[in-house]
Amino acid sequence: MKQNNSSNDSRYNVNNTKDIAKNNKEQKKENNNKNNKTENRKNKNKMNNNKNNNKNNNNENKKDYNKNNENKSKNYSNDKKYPVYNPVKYKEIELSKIKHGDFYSGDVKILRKSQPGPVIFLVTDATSSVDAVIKDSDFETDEVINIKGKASERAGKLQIEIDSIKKSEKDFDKIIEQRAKPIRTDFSIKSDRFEKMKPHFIRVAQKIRRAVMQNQPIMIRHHNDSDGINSGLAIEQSIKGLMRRFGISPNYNLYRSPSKAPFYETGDVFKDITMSKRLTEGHGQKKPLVLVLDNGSTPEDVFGMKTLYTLGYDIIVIDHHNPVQIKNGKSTVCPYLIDHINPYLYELDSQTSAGMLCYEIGRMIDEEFENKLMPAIAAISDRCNIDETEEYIKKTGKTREELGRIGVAIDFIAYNMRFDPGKGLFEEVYVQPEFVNMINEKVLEGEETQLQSTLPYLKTQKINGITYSNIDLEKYTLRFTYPTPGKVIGKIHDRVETQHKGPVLSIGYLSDMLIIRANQPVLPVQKIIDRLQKDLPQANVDGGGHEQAGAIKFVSAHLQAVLQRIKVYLREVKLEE
Ligand SMILES: [Mn+2]
Repeated sequence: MKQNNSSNDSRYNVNNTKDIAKNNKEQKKENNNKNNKTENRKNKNKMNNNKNNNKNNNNENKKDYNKNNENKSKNYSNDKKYPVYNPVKYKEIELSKIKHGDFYSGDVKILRKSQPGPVIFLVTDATSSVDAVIKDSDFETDEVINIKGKASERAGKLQIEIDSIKKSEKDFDKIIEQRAKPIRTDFSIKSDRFEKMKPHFIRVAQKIRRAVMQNQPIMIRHHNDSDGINSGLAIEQSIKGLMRRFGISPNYNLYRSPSKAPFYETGDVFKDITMSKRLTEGHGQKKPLVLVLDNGSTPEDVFGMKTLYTLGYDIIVIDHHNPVQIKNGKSTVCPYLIDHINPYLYELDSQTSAGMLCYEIGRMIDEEFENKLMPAIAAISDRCNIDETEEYIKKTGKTREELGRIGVAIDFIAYNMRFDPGKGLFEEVYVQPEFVNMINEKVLEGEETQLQSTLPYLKTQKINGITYSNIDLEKYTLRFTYPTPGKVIGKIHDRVETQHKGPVLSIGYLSDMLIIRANQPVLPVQKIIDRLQKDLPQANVDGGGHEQAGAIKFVSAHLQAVLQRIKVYLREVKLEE
């Protein structure tokens, strides 16, 4: 290789000397003072003339350079000085199989171009990606080129030193599209629900794989509860696996962060935009693909999604929350997304939790990804009472109780980490039972304290055959203490449920919001919101949730009116016998 280059350089020099000699001759004719010139002066003139000559023939030279490079191996064998030297044999190899010392030849797409200094292209042939280095080149990102060069290892990383480069006519998008198709397309469990959504799962996995293969950074946003974190980790780990195998560094291309609000809050969206600018600008990076998990389906998400869409971001939502408004199979956020998986769009419900959906999509993103605990923990944490939950639990070899405790630990960590993604910390709970036990003891203590201070003040009554309870959580719970008000009302609800037969609905309220838990969908949260919006427009009611759990926000002055109305709605419920 080195010799090859120097031979090329010397050929260059030969040409240059010829040019110089020719220029000198012309100069002689015009200039009779040559005798007075010093050797230095002569050299200077030579250089100047040569420079002009180069300038005039700039384009020609560029072509020559490529030509020279291409014919390098041929030149070699024809070189009289080295008659026994074998010509370099470039091989067409997949980049995923290339190794140190290989002479590579093939069509590749430029994923990234870095300068100054020598040009470093990140190139892909859709099987893997690798750095390809050349002194200088006019080719830019996204162009498809044919390169020849030697692969060598530098600091544990393979790179190709480009000997020749030219434009390629290959339709590369088609090749990447094909390669992006998931290799593993079966589900980890049998499920009619999943089968119904299967083509959609494959399509979303393909889009995420394509983003990885095109070196598009990926930003993951997820709800910060156990289901949301299991969703985030499943997608993050599967993408990491694919990136590693594809020669792309997750450190600069993959980000994950939790959303405190149960929707994609405007503040989170703005933060993601500034972060994406910081990460990509000046680094020749593409705009990130945004993945919103266990969040993102409701009208409350529209403003955030519209903002990202307006600024040219691609967004995919994987969620199981009720989108509330669905028209012709499309939700209110759909116009701003490149894809949206939600069981409600298939006339299913929230029982297939986001953690289950993301785990199955993760298996399709990376055919080697596996963590049997994730979907089981997510399903238990989100109280999904479907066959799929049992299937997932069976696969783990652990009991429902053990898995539930891991879910509690995840919730506790998420609460304490707030806006931090908890990198590396969540991973511990899947493998460290002692750590899980410690956290569960701590949580249990907190729960007992909270129940002790709330239960005596719980008001329970029977309305229309429904056991209805409410409690002022602001007055009777400790603030900034785990468990949160939402969890406290969950625990209270569980307690009431064990003591009463039939439908149970429990409400815990703060000054400007209330949290609902129910054991049967007698009065779905969304129905309450719809009616309150009509009956009390001045209260500016908003919120969301599933049939049996949710939160409702309102202007605090109307708290009593809101509670009164809910009692009225309960009286009007027609219970099925
Ligand atoms: Mn969830």
